[in-house]
Parts: sequence; structure tokens; C-alpha cells
Amino acid sequence: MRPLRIDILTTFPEMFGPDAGCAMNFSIPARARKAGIVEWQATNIRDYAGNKHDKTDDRPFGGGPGMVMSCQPIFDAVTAVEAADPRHATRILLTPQGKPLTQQMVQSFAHHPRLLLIAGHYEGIDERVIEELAPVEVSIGDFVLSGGELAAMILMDAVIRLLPGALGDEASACIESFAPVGPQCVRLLDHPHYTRPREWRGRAVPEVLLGGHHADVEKWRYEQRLARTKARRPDLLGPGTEQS
Ligand code: 6GU
Repeated sequence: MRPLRIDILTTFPEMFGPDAGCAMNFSIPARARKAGIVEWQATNIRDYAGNKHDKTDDRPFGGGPGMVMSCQPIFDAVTAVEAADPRHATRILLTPQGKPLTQQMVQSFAHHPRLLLIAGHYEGIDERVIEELAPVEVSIGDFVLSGGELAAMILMDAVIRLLPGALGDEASACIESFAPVGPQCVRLLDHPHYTRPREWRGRAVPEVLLGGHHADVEKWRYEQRLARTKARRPDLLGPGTEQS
């Protein structure tokens, strides 16, 4: 299978590597890239500014603070990057105005052949280029980042780990919190984990995990998941359960 291709349009392409210190050069994303499961490339929107000063933003009509990213550099960058590969690219704009990212959306993105991530900056992007490109608008939560780049990396990480072969143990993508929705995958938080030593600073590992009774372990873990979800994220259990 061909690797998933991810393009990132940004005014800070260095954030995506390939330097050794870049966040995307570690762990599962780095391994998946080396294994040919995914490839990504950041393109500088500034390269498509088309003016002497490489300017990609301007003052807002109607006044107000900050700058607005101009239509033309973003549009030209998208057009050029898309033309470099005949496969259809799913356009995703990272913005706090977007739809909150969920594991279901992540799973769906993992099935696409090509993703084109646009990282917004400053006060925002001229609305007309958003209308023209009609991207999926995605937010990673109800807080404001200084730019879409870190959000793009979070989306990339969440997608890459779902690609076949990206995780050492195929099953582990399913068991964790916010596991894929499916018959074996209940949407519950994860249970606690323990490793050696059996006692640390007076804290013992729960007895049930030491006994070797697989069914008992599974039952305990399920109960832990349910209790944690009730306590921390009752919203995941559906409406009507929040007060229980
Ligand atoms: Cl996707 N972008 C920015 N700038 N801030 C955010 C965000 C995205 N998601 C949450 N906050």
C-alpha cells in the first residue's frame, strides 16, 4: 500500500522537521515514516506570497487588532501542492472555529489517501479563501493556540498511530481510551496500569493483577474503566448518566 501523504501548509515549516529535534521525529510517527507507512512535507505559505516582501497577511477590513491571512497566498499554495500528486487531498483547516476533533474523525482521516493540513495564524484567515477551498474545519479543543501548527501535529499523531503497521501490537490501538467505535471497542477511559516492582513507596499493585486469573483481571479492568469514566467523563456514558 502507498504511504498516506500529509502536506502541511504553514508559515513555520521548520516545526515539522526533518531536523532531529522536531516533535514529529520521535516515537510512532517517526517509526511509521521510516517504515514507509506515512510521508509528510511542510510547505511555506510565504513561498506563494507573490510579492516583493513575501507578505502573507494584511490589516483587517472594519478595523480591530491583529492581522488577517490573505486569500491569494493560501489559495496558490493549496493549488500548487495539490497538483504535485494526482490523488484527491482532503483539505483540513486547523482553527478554533472548527468542529471539535474526535476519535471517529481521526479514524475517518486515517482511511484517506492524502491529507492537506492548513495551519492558520494571527487573528484568522480571510473568510473568502475558506469558502473557496471548502476545507473541513477542525479544532482540537476549547482553548486558543497561537497557531494551527501544534494542532496539526496532534491530528497527525492521532491519525498515524492508526495506520496499519504503525503500532507494534495491532490490538493496542483498540483497547485504549477513546478506542475506535466498534463491537470490541467500548468508548470508556482506560484502566490503571502497573509494572514492577510489586511495591513502591508503600503502594502495592492490586492483588487481582498478581494472581494470573485472566477472567478476574479482565473483570477488574472493566470495572475500573467504568468507574473512572463515571467519575471523570460522565458525558461519555451518554445523556442522563451525568449525575449518577
Ligand atoms: Cl486547530 N488552532 C488554534 N489556533 N487554536 C486552537 C485550535 C486550533 N484548536 C483549539 N485551539
